[in-house]
Amino acid sequence: MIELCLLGATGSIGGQVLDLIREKRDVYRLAAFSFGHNINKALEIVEEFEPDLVCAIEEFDANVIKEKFPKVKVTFGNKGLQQVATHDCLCPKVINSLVGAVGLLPTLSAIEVGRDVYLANKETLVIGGEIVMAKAKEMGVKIIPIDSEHSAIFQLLNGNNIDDVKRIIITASGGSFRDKTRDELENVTKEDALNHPNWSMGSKITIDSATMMNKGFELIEAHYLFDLPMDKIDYIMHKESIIHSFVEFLDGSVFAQMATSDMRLPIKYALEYPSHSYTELVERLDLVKVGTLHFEELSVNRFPMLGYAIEAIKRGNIYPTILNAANEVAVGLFLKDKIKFLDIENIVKEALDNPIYEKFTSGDLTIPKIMSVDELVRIQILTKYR
Ligand code: MN3
Repeated sequence: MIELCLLGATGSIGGQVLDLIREKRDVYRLAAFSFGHNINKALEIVEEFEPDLVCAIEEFDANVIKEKFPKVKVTFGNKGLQQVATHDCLCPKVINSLVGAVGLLPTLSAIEVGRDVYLANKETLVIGGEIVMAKAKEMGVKIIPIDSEHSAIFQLLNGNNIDDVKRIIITASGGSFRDKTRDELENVTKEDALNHPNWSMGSKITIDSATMMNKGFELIEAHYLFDLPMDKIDYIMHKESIIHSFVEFLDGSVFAQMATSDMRLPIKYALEYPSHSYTELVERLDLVKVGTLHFEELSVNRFPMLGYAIEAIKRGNIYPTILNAANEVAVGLFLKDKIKFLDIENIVKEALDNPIYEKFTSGDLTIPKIMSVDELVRIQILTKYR
C-alpha cells in the first residue's frame, strides 16, 4: 500500500491524482492532503477518502473540517503544508501540486526527512532549483517530475546516458493565443485566455500558457531536473500536443514520447516509475485519426516571456525569484480584471529591470533571501496597481 501525502488536492492535478487512487484502491491510500479555498470539495474528499491529516490554508476552513470530522487531524497555513509533506505513515509518497512559490518550503521539508518528491509545482524549481537539487542529492532522494514535457524526457532518458544527450526539445502547444499577432493581443479578455485549445488545467497555468511563461518555467525546470546547461535545452511549437517532448542524442537519433493530452499519464508514470502498467483512465492515441503533426519555430519576439525566463536563469541568483513573483502577482491581477493581458509581460519586464533588487544579487542564494525578495516584489507591484 502506497500512502499519498497530497499537497493541493482540490486543484486540477490533485483531482487527477484522486482519479488514480479511485482506480487502484488496493494500491493507493490518501493519507494526508492540503487544500486552498475550496472547502466544499475538501469536505467531499475527507468523506470519500478518510485521510489521517488535512491542512487548510485558512484557520477558519480548518475549523469547519474539524467540526464535521472530529476524528481527522486538522492543521492550517504554511506550517500545515510542511506537516502534510512530512506526515508520518508507512510508505509515504509526497505529491506537490501546489500553485506558486508557496510550494517551495513543503518540498524542502519532504526532502529533509528523506522523502522522494513527486513534483507538479514548477515554482519549486524555478525559484529554488539550485538549493532543492543540492539538498535532494545530499539526502539521496529523487525529484520525479509531474509535468507532461518533463515526464516525457524522464521516460526517454530511462536507460540512456545523460552524457550522450545532444539536446532536449520541449514542445509547446502555444496556448490560447498562438494564432494571434501581438497587435491582436491588445484587447483579449480573461475568458479568451482561459480557453486553452488542448489541455484542461487550472487558471494560473492556463494564463501562463497563453503568455508562454509556462514554457519559460519549464526550460528552467528541465535545467535543474536533468542537470543540463541551458544551451542543451531547446523548444518548439507543436500545436497538437501529441509529442510531449524529444531527446536528441549525439549520434543523431531523436526520440519522442507520444500520448493523448491527459495529465493522469505523467502522474501515473511518476508514481509507478519505471512501470508502464495498464490503466483505463487514459484515452488511447489513434495516429490515423490525428493524421498530421505540425512543428513551428517558437519566436521570442512573439512570446517575449520566453526570453525573460531565459534571461532570468542566465543572470541567476535572485532573478528567477523576481521573475516568478512578478508573474504570479501579474497573473493574479489579470484574473481579477485589474490589468490587461499584455500588462502581465510589462510587469515582469519592469521587475527584472528594477535596480532596487540589485543589492540582493551579491552572496549565495539562500531560502531566507528567496522569501524576502519574493515578498518585496509582490509588495512593489501591488502598491503600484492597487
Ligand atoms: Mn507542461
